[in-house]
Amino acid sequence: MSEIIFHHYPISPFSEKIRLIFGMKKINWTSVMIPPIMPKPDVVALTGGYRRTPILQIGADVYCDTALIADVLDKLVPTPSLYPPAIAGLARTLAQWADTTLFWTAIAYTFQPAAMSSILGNISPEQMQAFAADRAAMRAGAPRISLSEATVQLHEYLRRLSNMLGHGQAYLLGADASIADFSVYHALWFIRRVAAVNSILDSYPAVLKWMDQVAAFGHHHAEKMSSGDALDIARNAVASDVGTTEFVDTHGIALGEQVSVMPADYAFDPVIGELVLATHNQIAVRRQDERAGTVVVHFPRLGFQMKRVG
Ligand SMILES: N[C@@H](CCC(=O)N[C@@H](CS)C(=O)NCC(=O)O)C(=O)O
Repeated sequence: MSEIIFHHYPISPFSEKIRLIFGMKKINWTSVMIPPIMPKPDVVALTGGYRRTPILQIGADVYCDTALIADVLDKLVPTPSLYPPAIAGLARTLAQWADTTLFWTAIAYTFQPAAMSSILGNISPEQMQAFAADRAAMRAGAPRISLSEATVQLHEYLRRLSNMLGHGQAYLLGADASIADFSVYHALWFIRRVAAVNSILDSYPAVLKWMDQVAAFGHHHAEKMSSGDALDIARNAVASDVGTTEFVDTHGIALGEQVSVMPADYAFDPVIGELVLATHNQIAVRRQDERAGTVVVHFPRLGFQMKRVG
């Protein structure tokens, strides 16, 4: 199997989702640390603009967004599956809710004044300001839930999750873990690691017990690599042959045209390149970079928007 290079940072919840999937599937991986705020020159050299965390790199292929990264890992190592056939649709739909609604509720709840100093570790007021300015720019004015709304919503979500776990099953959707467990888990993990706010979870013992079980997957085995070495690997590799798969034309844009792809919700940094893959659930562009060479950057369809350039 080609080397699986994961670009992330420790306190990133979406990264924790994937680290635990490495644990569940017992995948050996290579860990590249990236900065939590812009500038991120080595990330952008690989992606062409996309700045969100995490990204997965296999040779000269770069995969954005954890929904797609999870699919890629499941194809590489199909057992145990993240999408057990009987619950696959439900698991994906619950995961999508957790990665959006539950995640932003958890973020709004956790970033309260009492918690600020312990969320990001021991950082200076200047670093705190830089973090706040970075995230404000990334969110580009997207509405924020107030702390009181976030608190009441979180309690309701935790009640619902407790209810799902109240029938003695090990995981949210039954006896087997699925993508839903990892997506719900990472949002709650972000709350649990902050002592000033995590007592909200104490009223939900079934959720805490389930969280311990998901945490027990661990992260399996990781070797460290510098971002410079990861760029060298991209430059010296040939991207996978994506030209022979199905072509699903949803935009009237042909393969080979120049397109721009960016998230639909926040961090609106376009990635421009030649459209080389368009299936029902994935698109990819090929682009050239001075340091990364020729790379193919992959995105899921859901949560992204594509436009023709020029
Ligand atoms: N839908 C994306 C969301 C990724 C995301 O929002 N990640 C956060 C960190 S957990 C982020 O990018 N924050 C800004 C940054 O790291 O630059 C995914 O599933 O990968």
